[in-house]
Amino acid sequence: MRTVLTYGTFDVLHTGHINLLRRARELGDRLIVGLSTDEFNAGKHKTSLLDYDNRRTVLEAIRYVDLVIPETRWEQKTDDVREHNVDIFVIGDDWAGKFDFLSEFCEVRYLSRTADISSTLVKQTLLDRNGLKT
Ligand code: C2G
Repeated sequence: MRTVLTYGTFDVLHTGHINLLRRARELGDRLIVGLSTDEFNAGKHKTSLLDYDNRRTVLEAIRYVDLVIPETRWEQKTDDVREHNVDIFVIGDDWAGKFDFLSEFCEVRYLSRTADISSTLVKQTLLDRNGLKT
């Protein structure tokens, strides 16, 4: 049983997120997602449109995702890797190098981001189309 672990906010889900989750799941037999809580997002200077419970319900419905756990602290990754016997940590290459320290405990992979799509772009498009300004 090869376990894969990733983290993120996954607000306003789009193909960039799905491409990441699909490729992550294909690297093993089980995918765990550390989902940023609303409070943790504030620490990332991110505000999500959907709150944690909404984002969790959406993620749990995705065929590639086997378990969703809350991401509350930057420092929890090592504990999560140990607790869940994680074999591979993956995340988008916008984070390249930032989590190399985990290679002491598991394989670390940075996967290419999907171009031209982001939650911010989706939200901005919605605002523009409704003649609203941020
Ligand atoms: N992603 C992607 N392509 C995009 C947008 C996002 O591959 N066009 C990937 C990101 O690289 C990340 C995942 O989808 O691996 C989730 O993206 P976000 O929800 O923006 O997560 P982020 O804010 O990067 O949180 O501790 C790690 C952080 O919680 C990661």
